[in-house]
Amino acid sequence: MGVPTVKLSRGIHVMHLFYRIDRAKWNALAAGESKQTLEKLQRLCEANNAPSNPRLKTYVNIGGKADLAFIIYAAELGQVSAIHRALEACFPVGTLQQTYSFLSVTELPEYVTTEEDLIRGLKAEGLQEGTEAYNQKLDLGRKRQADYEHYRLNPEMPDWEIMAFYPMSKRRSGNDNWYMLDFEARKKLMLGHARVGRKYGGRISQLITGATGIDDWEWGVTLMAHQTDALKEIVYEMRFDEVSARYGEFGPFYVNMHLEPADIWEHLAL
Ligand code: 76R
Repeated sequence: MGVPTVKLSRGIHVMHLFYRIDRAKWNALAAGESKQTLEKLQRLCEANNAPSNPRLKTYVNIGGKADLAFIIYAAELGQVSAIHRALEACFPVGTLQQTYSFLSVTELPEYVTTEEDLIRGLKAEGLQEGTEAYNQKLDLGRKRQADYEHYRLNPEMPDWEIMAFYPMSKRRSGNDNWYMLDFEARKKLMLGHARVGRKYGGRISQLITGATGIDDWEWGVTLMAHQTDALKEIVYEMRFDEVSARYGEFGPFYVNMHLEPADIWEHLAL
């Protein structure tokens, strides 16, 4: 029968994985096993190194919630699963213990810019329908939106020094129930959120993946950064934004450094 092909109607699967290394088992490995593990992992990363997917990226966790962290990007569910299992199979039996995992999918924001939004924007700029300037700007706007949607669904995340991950949900309690707000209210709030986010262009590159009905939280937040303070500043500033202040609920935070496998071996003295 084999593994069924399970594609999304649009977008790709993303899996975050965190593992601790059992040092007692690792130290008892036969000579050469560590090197063989590294070589297997390198080959797996090389085989899954497309700009968007399939892609396997390697990290070390800082702080001790895990030793190793990985992100798998793959179009198909069976492919995510195959890379996940192949990754674990690189390591000698018993040396890896999973400490956390999160499965999610890329998505278009519900509050995406529509053709009407574009047109309203052009009119607000004083452009007249049918003029050359209007048509040029409309085409540019459409192209920008198409590019934006393409990369939201097929992200090409940069290999910056830091990868931070945390899961989050929108609150559903008493008067603070995100899901009881009407669409326009949510769209307005999310525009405020995006305005804060955009201030961090160049310092933070974000990937928001949806997990409602798939994992224990509603979204995975992946933030690439060059500096730790950029993470602290963006998350702090967003806490004052109504979307996070009233409606944000957060899971555990994982701060990780991007390292290629050979550098991981050296850094962790494997
Ligand atoms: O996709 C976009 O860039 C458009 C605007 C946008 C949306 C729709 C956007 C911008 N976000 C969107 C959706 Mn976001 N984001 C978070 C967090 O710590 C916290 O308080 C929250 C965690 C951060 C740090 C962050 C950063 N965002 C979402 C959603 C889905 C909500 C829904 O659909 O209801 C969540 C859960 C979420 C959470 N956001 C940005 C950023 C940044 C940096 C931006 C600007 C990106 C850019 O313009 O390049």
